[in-house]
Amino acid sequence: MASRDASPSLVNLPDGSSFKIGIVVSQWNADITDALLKGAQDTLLQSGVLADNIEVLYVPGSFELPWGARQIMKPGKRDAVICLGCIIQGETRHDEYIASAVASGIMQLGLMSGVPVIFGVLTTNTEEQAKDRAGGKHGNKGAEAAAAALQMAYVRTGDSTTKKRIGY
Ligand code: DLZ
Repeated sequence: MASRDASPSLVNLPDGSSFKIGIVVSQWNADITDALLKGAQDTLLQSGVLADNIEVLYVPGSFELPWGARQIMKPGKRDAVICLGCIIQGETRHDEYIASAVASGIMQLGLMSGVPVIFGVLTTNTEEQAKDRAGGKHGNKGAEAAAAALQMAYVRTGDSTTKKRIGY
């Protein structure tokens, strides 16, 4: 089983003062996603991202997150986009279809656009498990998503590999 140490570090994050970050938030299970949003915003602000450079867009449910991410990233306007949602297992397999579609949509959008799109979607069996990951005993996955966004924005905009000489 993975330990908490497996999560990305929330310290020594890149300076975010030049970054523009979009956050798309699903309103399904809103008490959880609000907590994820707070964790993400706090991490971005603590890393120097200007409040004016954080745009938040709400969508009805997690299924709509990829569409929202595409909408908010507008060419050249975002260094990274964070998708926050909470999918809790129900009586049917609905949750599996939503989670699978969202993960696939977010990955495709990131690859096709070149803008990092971060998967900050909880997929839990119970509401308690979700609370544990939204500021509870397992930390705040919104904060971790923000950390991933900062790291990816840094890699993208300060990509040291592009400065390396290629060839002889
Ligand atoms: C319909 C639905 C269900 C059953 N469960 C969740 C959930 O646990 N988490 C979530 O974010 N959204 C859920 N939704 C809503 C879908 O994501 C979507 O908004 C609707 O199917 C409309 O496309």
